[in-house]
Amino acid sequence: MPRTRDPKELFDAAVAGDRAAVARLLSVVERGGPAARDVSRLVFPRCGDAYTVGITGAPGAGKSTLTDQVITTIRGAGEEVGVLAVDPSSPFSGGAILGDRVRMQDHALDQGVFIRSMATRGHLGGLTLATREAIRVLDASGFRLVLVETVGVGQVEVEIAQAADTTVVVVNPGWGDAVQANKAGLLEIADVFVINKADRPGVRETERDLKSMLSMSDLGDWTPPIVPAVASTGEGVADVWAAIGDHRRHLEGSGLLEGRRRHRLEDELREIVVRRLEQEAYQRCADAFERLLVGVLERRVDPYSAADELVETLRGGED
Ligand SMILES: Nc1nc2c(ncn2[C@@H]2O[C@H](COP(=O)(O)OP(=O)(O)O)[C@@H](O)[C@H]2O)c(=O)[nH]1
Ligand SMILES: [Mg+2]
Repeated sequence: MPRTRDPKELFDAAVAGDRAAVARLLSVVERGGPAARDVSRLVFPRCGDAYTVGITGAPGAGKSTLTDQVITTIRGAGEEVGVLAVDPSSPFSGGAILGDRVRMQDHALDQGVFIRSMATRGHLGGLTLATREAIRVLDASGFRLVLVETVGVGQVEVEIAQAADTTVVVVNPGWGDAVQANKAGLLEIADVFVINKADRPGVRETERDLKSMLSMSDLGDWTPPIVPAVASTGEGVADVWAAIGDHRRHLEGSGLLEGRRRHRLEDELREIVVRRLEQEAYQRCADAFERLLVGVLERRVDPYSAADELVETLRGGED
């Protein structure tokens, strides 16, 4: 394992198959800053080959258990896989992530599997960008398949799920689960539905709910299959993997995959630019902002007039 923190040395080692170097590169990406930029520059030209699968759904739906089973399926087919477990809701690497580690530890000694947890750590909305970058690190390190598990409860989580080529939404049997998934914005992004915990009653009702909600949305030429599974025993997991494969072939065969990826890069570039301009703008007018904020708080100036003045200040180039 290289003791270096130099991005280029780490990158060379990662590409040569050194998993410890991959882990370090991911730490650099997570920390952000100039070193992370160096990693981006190195990694970007070397990636584009990995197929990414997002696995999302409510906490406790069985995403980690399913991910673990999917890893087993992939390994059974002799392929290598990189896995990111992203938890935007936990500010520290806390319980949920520890749970993932424990659950997936069967694969800990397998060189063909690389598992990494990522938490917010003050990233704010930047976790989406960090996740995309982390996917590229795994891609450039030679993983042809990357799984991303994320809790599907908010806007950021939905964005992260959209960083994948195929998005799997995990729901459970029982009244209301499909409706919750719909409210969370997961129905629109699902390419495959898994009704996990199919050993419990209510599978048919959930399937019916999903179908009726799907019938009201604009599907295009792909109807997301609904696959029952029992992740805890492995039942149905082969069907889940087959459904992911079907979707992949659909995207590849129709040219939609390329379109999706272009769209994603466009979004990413836009997000980076907006973020940077925003930061720069606040820095440049920090004093004026504070001054005008006081005016707004004391109700001497309305927010729009204050914003006009701030933007004028910025255009003038001085604070
Ligand atoms: N009965 C049943 N329990 C399951 C199934 N899959 C997962 N579980 C359990 O559900 C709980 C949450 O699973 P986990 O994979 O951590 O969910 P996550 O929060 O979505 O990652 C754990 O106790 C699992 O053992 C299943 O198919 N059937
Ligand atoms: Mg989990």
